[in-house]
Amino acid sequence: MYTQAMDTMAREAKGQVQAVKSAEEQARETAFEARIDAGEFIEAKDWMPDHYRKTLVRQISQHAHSEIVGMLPEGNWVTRAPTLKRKAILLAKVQDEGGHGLYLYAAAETLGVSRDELLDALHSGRAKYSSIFNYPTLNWADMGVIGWLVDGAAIMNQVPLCRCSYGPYARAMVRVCKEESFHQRQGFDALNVMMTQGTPAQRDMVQDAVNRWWWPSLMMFGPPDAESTHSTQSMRWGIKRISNDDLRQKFIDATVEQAQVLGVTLPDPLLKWNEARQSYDHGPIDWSEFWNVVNGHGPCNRERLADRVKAWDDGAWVREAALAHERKKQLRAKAA
Ligand code: FAQ
Repeated sequence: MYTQAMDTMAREAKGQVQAVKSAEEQARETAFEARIDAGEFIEAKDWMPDHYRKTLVRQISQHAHSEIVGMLPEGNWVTRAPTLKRKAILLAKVQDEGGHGLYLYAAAETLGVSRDELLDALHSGRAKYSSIFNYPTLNWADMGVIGWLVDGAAIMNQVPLCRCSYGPYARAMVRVCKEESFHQRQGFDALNVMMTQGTPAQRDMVQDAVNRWWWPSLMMFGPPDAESTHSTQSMRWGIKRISNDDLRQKFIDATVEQAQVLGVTLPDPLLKWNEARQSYDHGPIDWSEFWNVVNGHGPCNRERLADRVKAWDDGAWVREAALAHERKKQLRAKAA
């Protein structure tokens, strides 16, 4: 009996069973569902079910963490960019990713959670961020491939989020997608230059980078639909509009032709056009690798987290100075 009660509480917390609701709560929830069905945006001050709020905080904060951890693999190459032009582009891109993190933390804060709480979850290793950023960036072509494939996958996933039912997240995504589109193009352009004007060694570098990033890019879309814990409910609520597998397929279909234009080979011998499906078939994805990385055992998980924590600690004086400045301004305003 006791065990059963505990079990129910745990499942309630996960939103798998519904607690007994009052008539008033039921009416509010029915009205909320009707707004979702009508395609209305839900705004910060509107009533929303607790599980909807939690789902958004989880997804938006993981997304924000991904943006700021995602600055690290590319940040490594700012000092080693081959020309001033490439360095300026890379700097701008890395700064954009930091900005995306800020819009997303701000969107999460509208749901009643503090930025400090979210960052604490990241820095203590409790929060997830995208698996892709736990792979190393070994050569300059990795910068191009991150733009082309990683930003390409991010756009594919994020364009539908511009229609997410939660207004502040959807609006943040509109701007993020515009910037990601520039990121994708600069990556493709950098690779195109290496492939068309580069030496054989530079072309080999591009192919090597494509070989290493292709499969992890496909994993960015999350586990297969059948194993996706949150998809059914998130799609019901209009948080996610297209499933993990469908987005992955759209990305593959768009990317194969771009690879042909670049003159690189995608490292999947089973990649083949399927006339009946009007899509590319592809080889099996190694989901054990995905879960290994998600659970903290990828090639760079420790390094990324340590770098993030160091950046946070090193920046303490900036936060303190900003707060001291604000306090001074308020005192001056009071005195005037
Ligand atoms: N990595 O039930 P689902 C970027 C977790 S931004 C790690 O399918 P959901 C920009 C998932 O959290 C890239 N964990 O989950 C850039 C859940 O765990 P939980 C980030 C993953 O939420 C470019 C569990 O597996 N983009 O790249 C991953 O419905 C270049 C079960 O999964 C976003 O965050 C993964 N790949 O669908 C920056 C977009 N996939 O929470 C710098 C917004 C799944 O129960 C340089 N997010 N998990 O402990 C989304 O669209 C969704 O959250 C998905 C996952 C599709 C990622």
